[in-house]
Amino acid sequence: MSFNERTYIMVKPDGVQRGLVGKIIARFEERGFKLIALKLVQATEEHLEKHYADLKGKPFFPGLVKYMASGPVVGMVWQGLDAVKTGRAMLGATNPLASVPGTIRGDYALSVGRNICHGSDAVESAEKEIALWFPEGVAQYTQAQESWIFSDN
Ligand code: IDP
Ligand code: MG
Repeated sequence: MSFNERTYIMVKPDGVQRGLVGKIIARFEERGFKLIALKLVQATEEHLEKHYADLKGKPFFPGLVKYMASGPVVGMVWQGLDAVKTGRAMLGATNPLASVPGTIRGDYALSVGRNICHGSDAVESAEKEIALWFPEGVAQYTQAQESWIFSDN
């Protein structure tokens, strides 16, 4: 956990199609995280196989890659205190039926195969995913509101 922790959050093709991009961005902004990278991209199956390399042996893997390549996604990097774990908590459980109301999946999704968003599951995977989706790098800037979100004590 660190003040400058970064996580990779992605609105999946169903989230983009359903017009949920703004709502998902707003949740991270309102929580106090800082947006340091953002893009809409139509990913190739090859790129998505790299992103989901850990799941290669799973029976749902081919369907997952097709789903993720079925339309553009919005990839972003959010930075702030405990961003990885907090991002996962904001997303909800992998299966939306198990996601509590108030989470993104718990408010907007019903099925595990259409769960509208991705979030890194560990600091190490976040750094790998950021490098994969943003090889050009991310922004670095100071936000005027930082002292109103964090305290020294
Ligand atoms: P996560 O997205 O919550 O980290 P992972 O286990 O990493 O969950 O799985 C990646 C994605 O694969 C899930 O978000 C979901 O879209 C899909 N997925 C996971 N399990 C299943 C399944 O049992 N059936 C269909 N799709 C699945
Ligand atoms: Mg995962």
